[in-house]
Amino acid sequence: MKIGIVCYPTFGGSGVVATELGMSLADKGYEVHFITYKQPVRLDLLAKNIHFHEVYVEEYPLFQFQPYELALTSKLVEVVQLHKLEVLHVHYAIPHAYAAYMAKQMLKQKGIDIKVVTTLHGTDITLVGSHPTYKTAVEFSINNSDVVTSVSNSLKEDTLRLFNINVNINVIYNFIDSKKYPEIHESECNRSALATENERIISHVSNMRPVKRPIDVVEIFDRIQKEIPSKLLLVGEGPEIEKVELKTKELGIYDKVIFLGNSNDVNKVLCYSDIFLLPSETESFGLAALEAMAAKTPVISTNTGGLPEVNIDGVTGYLSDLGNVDEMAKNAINLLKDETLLNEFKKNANNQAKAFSLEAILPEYEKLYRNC
Ligand code: GMT
Repeated sequence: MKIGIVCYPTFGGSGVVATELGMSLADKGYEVHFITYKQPVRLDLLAKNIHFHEVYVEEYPLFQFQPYELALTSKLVEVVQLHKLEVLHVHYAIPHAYAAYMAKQMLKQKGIDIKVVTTLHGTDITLVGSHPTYKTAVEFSINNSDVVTSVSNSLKEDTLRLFNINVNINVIYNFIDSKKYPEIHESECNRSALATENERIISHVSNMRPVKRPIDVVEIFDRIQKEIPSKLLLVGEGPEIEKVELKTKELGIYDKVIFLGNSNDVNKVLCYSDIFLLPSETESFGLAALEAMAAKTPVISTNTGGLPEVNIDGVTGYLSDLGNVDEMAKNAINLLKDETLLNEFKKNANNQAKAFSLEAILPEYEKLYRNC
């Protein structure tokens, strides 16, 4: 089968899921075409059955905003025709589902019936998509997709609550290629490069947007380091990063925080970690939490969105109300002080991650492609 994948090529979770999905499908013999404005960060272009088509946006002085949807739509029509694609799988509704709908209509006039699968990832529904500026077009493009999936039950409920939806939404969770993690954990993990023997390592990975509450991460870490010698590893770049740096200076803990920037080796970073922090305002699933758990790292998170579907309170980590940094710090400290409990949580986290394995989730997408 020939599948086109449209996604954001950046470090966000939706792009990561789309890229890992495409590469796994290619590995199984599907012909996979990525169509986006830049090569996705985790994409291995040299892998068999993988193709990449760049969307160029022509600049013109009249435009205050470049019409990306238009350029994407034209490219989709071109690639579907040229490579005889059968399915377009678009990740993140805005503007991808809308562009795919337009391409579908244009192709219909040429006698081509392309199926559109839309995967809802999170803020395309919760923070951005339901905003009055976008809502009408987002609702329309969801309702006019051939198949719709969401990455958690929570996101499905949010979608049904925020929009007038008249199609079925299939829940297909984020997944993890667990093969990548144990290997790193046992052989390549050189934690002494970052912390001394007696120090604990706390980590956080995100695109440092306000929704991820990275300032809460610093607040929680500050409370932890007052009781337990520790270092904070921050992976990712984004709009809040300067405020984060400033906060660590204000609190006098700048020397205990390691800023790693964007990384393609999140699994290598996570193998150092004793605890992962994810105090997000909203999180439709929390791929970062799943990646941490696959690397045997318990997660201290909020209880928002789909996080309770991934992180099990008192088993794989702890869940707290949004903004309750005192409780999150207390839970982390208790866990770090009790080696037996910490080891038990690490094992539980790793076991829970196995439920979201590539082997379990990939067939769910394949089934949808076959039946659409
Ligand atoms: O919705 C976003 O913030 C963007 C998206 C991304 O591209 O980073 O993240 C979402 O999709 C991930 C993959 O499905 C989920 O694991 C994240 O929980 C989700 N982020 C939010 O809901 C904030």
